[in-house]
Amino acid sequence: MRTLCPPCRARWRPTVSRSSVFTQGFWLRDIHVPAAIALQRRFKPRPDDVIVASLPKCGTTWLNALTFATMARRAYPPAGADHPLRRLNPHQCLPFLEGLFKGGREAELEVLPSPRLMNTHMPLPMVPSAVPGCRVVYVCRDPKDMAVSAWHFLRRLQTDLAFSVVFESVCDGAVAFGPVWDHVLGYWRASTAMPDKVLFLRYEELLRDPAENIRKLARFLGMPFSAVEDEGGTVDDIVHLCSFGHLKSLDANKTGHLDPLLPVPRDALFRNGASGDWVNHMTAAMASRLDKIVADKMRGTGLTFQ
Ligand code: PAP
Repeated sequence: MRTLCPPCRARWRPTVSRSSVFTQGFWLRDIHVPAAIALQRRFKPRPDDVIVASLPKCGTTWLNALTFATMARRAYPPAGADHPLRRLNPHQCLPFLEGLFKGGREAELEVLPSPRLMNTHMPLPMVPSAVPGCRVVYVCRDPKDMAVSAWHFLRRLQTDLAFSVVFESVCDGAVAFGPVWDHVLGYWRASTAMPDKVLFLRYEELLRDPAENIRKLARFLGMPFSAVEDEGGTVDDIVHLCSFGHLKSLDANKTGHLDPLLPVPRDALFRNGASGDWVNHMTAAMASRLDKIVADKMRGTGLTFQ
């Protein structure tokens, strides 16, 4: 018997991670349930806070780097040799909300100067004060590529994990912080209702035109690039600083582990960095099955993945 968390009446059933629980409509690792409760009760955003939000394996590391580089560009010019992103993993450049709130370390947020930049994988209902309390930048990704990326990542922890297990979990909605469609739709709807509060980005669009998306991000953050910055090539410098090839080549991302609780080498965050890798892992029937599940869930919302 597992002991379930009374305040949220979480229930447990087998999924990719045996330590996951289904609570308030979402799958969370059990260690994140206290964080979800604490975030709902106690997270008090400041109006100029910025939160990077995403499902795992949908571009979090990249968007963390892009948002940090864009917001901090006056203190840390992106071409500078001493830029923090040249010596730290992008996840080390901003606090992870559930990491702080699950460990009772939320006071660490209070001492950060404004504007604060934070990161979360939580679905929007678990961080209800974020919108409209502050600004959120969200990134989504084709769920087929997310599934492939998640499988490669999880295999670093469990080498015999079959792709079919991860695939079925995605189709069932039983992935960490999922179902995918409910996570994405929560932020999508908020972005359409309050576009000045939630910026909705796509991994595939970031790949297609990173510079244009960085400009969009900067405008959303209220710090558009000036003519002087344009002439100086600041946007291109951010594109390069945060590019897959550059980040992957850095010692900070080749050595060390993500977290003492997650003994995965940091290089697991920089595998392929492309879209469409699902063709190498799924049959056409699997792809169309997942596409159909997602399309059915998205119907009438104005959001599509195809
Ligand atoms: P996380 O949720 O554990 O932080 P996240 O960063 O969201 O992971 O996802 C990792 C994916 O983003 C990897 O995709 P892949 O497995 O398909 O390769 C990783 O390669 C990709 N990624 C990381 N950094 C970048 C980047 N700078 N540009 C493009 N893709 C990137």
